[in-house]
Amino acid sequence: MKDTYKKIQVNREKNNKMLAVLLDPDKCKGRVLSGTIAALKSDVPDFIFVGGSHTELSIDSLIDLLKEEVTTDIVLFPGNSSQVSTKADAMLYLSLVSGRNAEFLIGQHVNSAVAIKKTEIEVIPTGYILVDGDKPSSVEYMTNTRPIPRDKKEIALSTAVAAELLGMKIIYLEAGSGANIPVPGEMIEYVSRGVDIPIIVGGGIKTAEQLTEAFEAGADLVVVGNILELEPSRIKELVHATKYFGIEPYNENSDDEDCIDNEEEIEKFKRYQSFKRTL
Ligand code: 1GP
Repeated sequence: MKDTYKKIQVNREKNNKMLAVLLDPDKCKGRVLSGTIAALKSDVPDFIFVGGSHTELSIDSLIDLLKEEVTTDIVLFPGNSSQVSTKADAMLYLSLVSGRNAEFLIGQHVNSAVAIKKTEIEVIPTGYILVDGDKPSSVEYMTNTRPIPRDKKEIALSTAVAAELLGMKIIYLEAGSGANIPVPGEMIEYVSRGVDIPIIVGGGIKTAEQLTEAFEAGADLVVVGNILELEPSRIKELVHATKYFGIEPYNENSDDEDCIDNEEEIEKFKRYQSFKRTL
């Protein structure tokens, strides 16, 4: 067992930011899939999430294929109970707490709970919060729920705290796959200051700058999907922006590592310098 949640907690404690690549079985196939796998082998993210709001192709086959090629933790990100697969290492057990549709708060869970409990898959209860990404999202359509308006950070916080008090282990702030704009940094910051559990942020993140902004605002883990389906080679800059988050600005005008007082950070800085030379 990989103990995926523990890995998230340990990284969060050390302020090591994390990246997950989302693969949707319906979109990630054929040439896109082979290009993505090649990219994931040379620049390895912390997690691979598998799932989508609406999938027709088999999740199991995609996971089988991934397991032959990579050792990264594979985490289910199911759009509904039909997407449960016991082949994954862990599963985000999502409850759409921003919505008021009982089916996605508890109904889908009831459908699959007994079957899931019989397996060894690690289940991570997750408060899933949909935020307006300036475009109708598949999540919004498929779940028949409305996203939280972008300027309502107080509602996002109250929703996240309610999820935490209900015992959920992670908050996922979601702007929707392919969102025009990601979850606002101000909202991420407000929520992350008000809860004591890890924060995942995803939807519409396409560049290293947007990823860094989400981390600076308080995201522990960022999820990217769409952009890598279009340009798998972008994984390199996103993996490196995650791995070396916080290192570059600190040493912007200096090659001197004396200003860093911890060995782990010095090693990280040296790796970062050698990565920069490869660009
Ligand atoms: C969607 O948060 C994920 O559930 C990723 O979104 O596909 O826009 O990167 P993108």
